[in-house]
Amino acid sequence: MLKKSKKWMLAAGLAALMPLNTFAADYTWRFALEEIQGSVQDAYAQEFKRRVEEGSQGRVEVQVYPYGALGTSAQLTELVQNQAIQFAFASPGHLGAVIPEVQVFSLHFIFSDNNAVNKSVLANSQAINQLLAQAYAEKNLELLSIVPEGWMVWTGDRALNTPEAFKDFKIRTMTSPLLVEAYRAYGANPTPMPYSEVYSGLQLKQIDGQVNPIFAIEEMSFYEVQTHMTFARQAQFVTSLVANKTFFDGLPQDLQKLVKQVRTELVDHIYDVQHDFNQSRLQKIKENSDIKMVELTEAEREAFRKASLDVRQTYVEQAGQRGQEVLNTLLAEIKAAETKAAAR
Ligand code: 6CS
Repeated sequence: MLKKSKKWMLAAGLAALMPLNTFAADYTWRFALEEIQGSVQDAYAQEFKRRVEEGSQGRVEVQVYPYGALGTSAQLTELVQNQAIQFAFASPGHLGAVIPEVQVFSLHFIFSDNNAVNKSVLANSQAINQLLAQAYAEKNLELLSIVPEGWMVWTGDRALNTPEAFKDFKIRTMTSPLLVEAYRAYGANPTPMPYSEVYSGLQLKQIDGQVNPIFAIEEMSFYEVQTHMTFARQAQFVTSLVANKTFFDGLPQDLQKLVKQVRTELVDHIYDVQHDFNQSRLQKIKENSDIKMVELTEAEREAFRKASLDVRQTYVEQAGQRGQEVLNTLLAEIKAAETKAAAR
């Protein structure tokens, strides 16, 4: 028989060896992604999980659900709104049916060619932090961050270096209504569909092409069933990090503060991640295929820019007065940031 003091020492030793996570956390937060494991969103969520779990000293456990586990982008947004999950990424490319104002990010030739300018505008924008955040709040969503994931690149069965090349081109778009107008402006035949259906759509030639950042074109294998990648820098892919607003407002102050601190810390981190992923995966695509790379000249880009301008009016028709304000404010912020960057 062990003496009482020895028994106690044995119990204390065993407890010290037990990893912290064998104790139940006070909170379990479910965080759903619109992208697969290994993606930019996954890199964000894994780092978010690490920092939140560490920062809360084990009070919070974050469970990450990659794309495919819970549903399409539209379904994930509904799950957050119903508080079946607490956090998700909600890309403006799909969220436009719920929040028309967010489609400002679906407009072409809005962003600066200088990506560092875009990064700083997205992190500090009044258009986002006030006007858009209010539009999200009205849908019971807390807008925590707008996260850039890289330039959108067209892939297709042809080079797309003029608007004429888009004539009758069946391009898959995300499901926000304004995206259909953005591609109709080039004479294309846009076909909205969920992300999960794009590869088979291309393979079966139900669509001729699609548009996404490089890292996604690689990890979703789209490049395997396409002959050309066209680089026009017409738009950035951005997503939004959202939480259920009722849940977020009900959290203790210290946990709200921790989430806000982590999302601020992750601005630099995720910018570097997307930059690295987009560069390294371009290399991978080049090594693994003979897909042709088409880089537009400034004159070619200008033809697209001109053709895209009327879509801004359509945006205002869909997004109303607040949408107009979001657009004007964002354009002014980008211009001011460009002027500041040029003066450095
Ligand atoms: O094209 C889409 O639908 C998706 N693209 C990316 C890069 N992320 C999520 C989004 O749903």
